[in-house]
Amino acid sequence: MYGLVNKAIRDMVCDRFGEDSWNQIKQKAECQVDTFLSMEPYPDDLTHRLVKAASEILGLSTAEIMQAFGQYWVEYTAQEGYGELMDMSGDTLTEFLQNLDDLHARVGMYFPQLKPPSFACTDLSENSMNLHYRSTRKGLTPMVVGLLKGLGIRFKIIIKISQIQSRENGADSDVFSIKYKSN
Ligand code: 1DX
Repeated sequence: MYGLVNKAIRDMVCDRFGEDSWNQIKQKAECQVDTFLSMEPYPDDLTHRLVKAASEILGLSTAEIMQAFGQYWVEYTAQEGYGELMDMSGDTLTEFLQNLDDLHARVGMYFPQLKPPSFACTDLSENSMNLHYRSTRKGLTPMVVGLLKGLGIRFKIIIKISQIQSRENGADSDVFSIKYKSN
């Protein structure tokens, strides 16, 4: 994944737990990189090692860390140079999720090693929808829950998420049932 992801993990850990914790995590993950370059690709394995080490050092599950990270990512990217990209993608949750594949296509034009996930909205009604998430990667589903919570904060809505289909159980995509109302 692009270094922006690892850099965001670093910044989240440093913000919330301090730099000492981060240094322990880096060491445990056997991470040789000192400063991540946002626009350079790094092996996915490195990101997974960082999350696993963070879980051990901070005493949280990997799912908890990935969920917290997903939520952090929405605000982080909006502040770290991608605010316009985020603003362009919609003023409501539904609009934003329907435009996410286009957002990734745009990023992918500049960064061809991006492996974008795909999101599709179905069963749309006034206050609910089903969200289908597909990815070339495995194990990132807890992050998607956090991303949705981050979007809930961004769009000032109360959002309830439950997973109704899982790739782990042989389905071809993860599906979330989302219910929301204005705050
Ligand atoms: F609900 O499943 C809200 O490296 C959402 O594979 C979901 O393959 C917002 F310059 C610049 C760059 C860089 C900008 F190249 C990424 F470095 C992307 C900014 C998306 C904002 C996807 C990150 C692929 C890296 C799913 C989890 C991964 C998507 C991560 C969240 C808005 C982003 O993001 C999976 C990669 C950006 C950039 C956004 C993602 C890769 C998302 C969301 N993805 C890199």
